[in-house]
Amino acid sequence: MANFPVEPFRIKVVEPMRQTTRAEREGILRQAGYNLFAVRAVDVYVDLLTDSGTSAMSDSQWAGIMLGDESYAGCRNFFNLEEAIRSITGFEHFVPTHQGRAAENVLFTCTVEPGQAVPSNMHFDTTQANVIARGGDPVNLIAEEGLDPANRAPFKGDIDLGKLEAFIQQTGPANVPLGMLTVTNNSGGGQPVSMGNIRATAEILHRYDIPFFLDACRYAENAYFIKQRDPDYADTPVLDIAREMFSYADGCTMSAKKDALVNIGGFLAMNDEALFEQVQQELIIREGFPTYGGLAGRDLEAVARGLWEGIDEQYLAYRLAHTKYLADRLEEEGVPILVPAGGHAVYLDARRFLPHIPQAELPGQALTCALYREGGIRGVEIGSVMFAREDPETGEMVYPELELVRLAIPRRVYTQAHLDYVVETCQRLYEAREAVGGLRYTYAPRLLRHFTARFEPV
Ligand code: P70
Repeated sequence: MANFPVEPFRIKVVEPMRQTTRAEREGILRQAGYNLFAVRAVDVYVDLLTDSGTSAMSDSQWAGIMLGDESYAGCRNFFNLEEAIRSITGFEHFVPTHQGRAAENVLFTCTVEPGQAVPSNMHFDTTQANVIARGGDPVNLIAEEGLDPANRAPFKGDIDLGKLEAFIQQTGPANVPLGMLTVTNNSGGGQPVSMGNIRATAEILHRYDIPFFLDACRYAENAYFIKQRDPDYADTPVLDIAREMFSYADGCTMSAKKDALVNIGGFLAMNDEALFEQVQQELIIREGFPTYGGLAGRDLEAVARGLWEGIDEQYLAYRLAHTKYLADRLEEEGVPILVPAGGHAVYLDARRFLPHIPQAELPGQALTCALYREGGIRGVEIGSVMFAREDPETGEMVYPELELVRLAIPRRVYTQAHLDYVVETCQRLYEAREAVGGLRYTYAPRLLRHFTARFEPV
């Protein structure tokens, strides 16, 4: 074994990319209202905006695309996908959806009444918004160490079990239509949830007759972390670890754009027959007939094949080592990051990177812009722009504890040299950090603010 991550694949197709000048990027930022979502992808050099839908598909997936059966009902690719989902998750029923948030929409429409609460370790942006959109309250109950970017605990995605039980008793089980865990915890640094925590969460929820769903986008990375960090699972095949994770849950939402290595797709799986009937009805209104759910037959085939590739041990060993390589090099250079490295991303700690910018002046967003200006790198703010919420009673802004800039690594796309370029750019920016100033809103929508908000320098 080499002492750096070696790719378990080689490159068959390439996509040219081009560097811009700093002066060009300054103008591009101004035009984009200092929101990187409004920048054209051709003007980005290394694009770490998201690991979602940005994977390079394999030759087998592309071959599968040619075997797409575009029949409206009962296409053969649906059954290939069914076999993969049943085999990996063990859930009885599923519907395909065009991506993860569609699965969330269908699930919460069928389960959440206004005024009810959905507890989780941490909801990600679309999950939070979809609960709110049904009049519900998304509640984050992450364990304490998950909020400390410098704490090196192995399972910083764990929910606080004491808080979960107290929350259910306080709220009343009848007001909690379901509980969730996000694996890995994207809003909190891509940190894994331990098997013990998943099991105990299920026990608590089930004691109160509350269904338990996994937000399973990055279930395979979570499973590999369990293998690496829990000695009880060191010799367990990662597929069996994943199966055990799912065995405690009653269902899952899945954005296949992450660990299923596709550019579009998702699904909603569950055991409950009555819920499944409701879900199918809702799916037909929103997404499409239950054997295609908003996707083409070819997309279903790519998901079916991608699910198997995403749970492959060699691939996962490389994947997590690749991300860790970026984190280790940044740490060596003294750049403040959240530790340990996440599965899909490295998170810059904007509070420590830009301590001179108060949270009300959006240090995470300021850092995201500065990184683009410095080297054409696009990350995403995961901090106040994404998660600050107005307190419904006082009307005051409540800021999140973590103020992060996520550098998400697309799967099978960038090389070690690209990561070295990112390290050098971050290092240069860190040295010049005092020149970076804060931002304020010129436009901010109510839900999912980060995607379309606009800013100006303070
Ligand atoms: C990301 C994307 C999507 C996501 C997720 C979890 C834990 C559900 C979903 C929804 C979203 C994003 C954020 C910033 C920039 C670009 C994209 N996460 N649950 O990158 O899935 O997108 O398929 O509807 O992470 O983390 P979907």
